[in-house]
Amino acid sequence: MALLPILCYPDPKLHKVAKPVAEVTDRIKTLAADMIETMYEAKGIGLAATQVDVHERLIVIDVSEERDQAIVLVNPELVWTSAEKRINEEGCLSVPGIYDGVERFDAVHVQALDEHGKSRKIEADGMLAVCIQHEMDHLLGKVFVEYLSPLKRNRIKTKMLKAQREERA
Ligand code: K1U
Ligand code: ZN
Repeated sequence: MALLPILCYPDPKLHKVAKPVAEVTDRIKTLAADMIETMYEAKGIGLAATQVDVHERLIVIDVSEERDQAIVLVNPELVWTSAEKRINEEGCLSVPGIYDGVERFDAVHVQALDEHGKSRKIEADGMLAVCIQHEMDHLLGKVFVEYLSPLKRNRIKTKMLKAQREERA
């Protein structure tokens, strides 16, 4: 297994729209395993392939306390969303150190393939529902800061670019 580099906002590659996975091959299984390892190492609860510069519809999530219940979702599609929405505090491994409130559906049902290519449906609420929506946005090239005001977003962009310049120096 391997740790993968995570793209940092405002990298334009984070805005690419991912293509469907044609078939769950060994390459996809290895990518999913590497993404899970990368997510655990970065202390995240989710990761989208877009964030590791692979523009295919694949996400991994683990919201368990024990960090031993990783879920792999290939070609995820929302098939139901609740009428209710709420604002949740979100963070993003591609925007380190930034947390803010984003409105999401309270509950969602997702149809996807697992890491074996088997069809599965997940009925999610709470943190799992929030994380699924956040990761599926990544596959559409959307980063959570795009829900914030232009003023906040520009401040975040400036802060990230400064941090990246200082890291390189
Ligand atoms: O997509 C990512 O960058 C991963 C992201 C997932 C996520 C966290 C919080 C709400 C929605 C989606 C993270 O794991 S950020 C780091 C983190 O562990 C965390 C941050 C805030 C709340 C809970 C967890
Ligand atoms: Zn994110």
